[in-house]
Amino acid sequence: MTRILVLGGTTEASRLARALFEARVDAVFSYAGRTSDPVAQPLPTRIGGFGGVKGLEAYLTREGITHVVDATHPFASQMSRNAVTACTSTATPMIVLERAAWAAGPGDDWHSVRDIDAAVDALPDIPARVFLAIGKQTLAPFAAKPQHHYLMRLVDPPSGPLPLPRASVVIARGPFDIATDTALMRAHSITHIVAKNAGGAGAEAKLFAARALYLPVILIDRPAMPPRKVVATVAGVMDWIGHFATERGV
Ligand code: 3Y8
Ligand code: NAP
Repeated sequence: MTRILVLGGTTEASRLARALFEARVDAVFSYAGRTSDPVAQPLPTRIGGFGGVKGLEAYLTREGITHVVDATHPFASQMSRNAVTACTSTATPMIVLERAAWAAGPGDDWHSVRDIDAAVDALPDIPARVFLAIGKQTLAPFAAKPQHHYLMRLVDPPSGPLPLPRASVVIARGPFDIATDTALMRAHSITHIVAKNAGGAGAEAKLFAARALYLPVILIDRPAMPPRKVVATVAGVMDWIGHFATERGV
């Protein structure tokens, strides 16, 4: 019998969960437990890490998972690497549901950088006002440039002090829209935006706002990943599952 594990946490994962539920496919949805109140899913949902590769291998076996869909985020590289390793060692078919990277359009002033440290280096030395639209987990490196005022957007209120002396915090869960992001950047007199090349529609509003305001964007490239089967649409995943179901006659 087909039983799907969806490694979730993105807009695409939520769309896939809806499609699997409506197709009455036996599936379980998985969150890391990063946020206090994640969006409810129509599928049975587990929350929390598996306990590394070994924990994921044990989960796949114990739960009788027949297919894994990695619908996490392009920057959730540890989870994605663990999924490749565990699915290979347990011979569990796996597919990645991932949106295409953003590409600059006319009027964009983007500066692509390799990683977070390169993003810090790309900021000017003279004091600026920087919109750090990268969440909470990778803020610490920006303490190397305390002269800037940082605007941070977090999903949940910070539990402790933030690593940056001059900081404003906005608590918001996307998806975001252009008008809100443009107003936010104007209200905080933002001069630079730092973002991850996440792709997708849920986080791109800030890029259009930056274009409208003629602001530079420091865009962090996605981490390199091992070779995997990747599709960009829910339909692509459903076809892949259907293919296996037909093959197995289940
Ligand atoms: C816990 C689940 C859905 C999914 C919605 C998408 C869109 C809104 C935009 C900005 C950028 C950022 C951040 C962001 C977006 C969607 C999507 C997306 C970016 C939730 C969610 C979980 C997380 C984890 C969270 C990270 C953080 C990253 C904020 C839910 C809301 C910056 C990524 O506080 C923390 O520890 C937050 C951690 C990983 C990156 C970081 O390093 O801090 N996402 N985001 C998932 C889990 O527990 O497994 O709470 O409902 C999901 C979404 N966030 O179903 O509608 O699909 O991308 N998420 C980035 O793109 O750079 C915000 O502010 O402009
Ligand atoms: P990560 O650094 O790649 O993963 C770190 C550890 O978190 C993993 O090894 C695993 O723990 C656990 N984990 C991650 N995703 C999980 C999931 N869906 N289900 C169960 N455990 C999970 O992950 P991350 O970048 O912190 O992302 C965490 C979650 O936020 C993911 O669901 C991702 O889709 C979502 N998200 C991330 C970003 C981002 O910018 N990184 C953006 C939007 C959404 P164990 O080793 O114990 O199994």
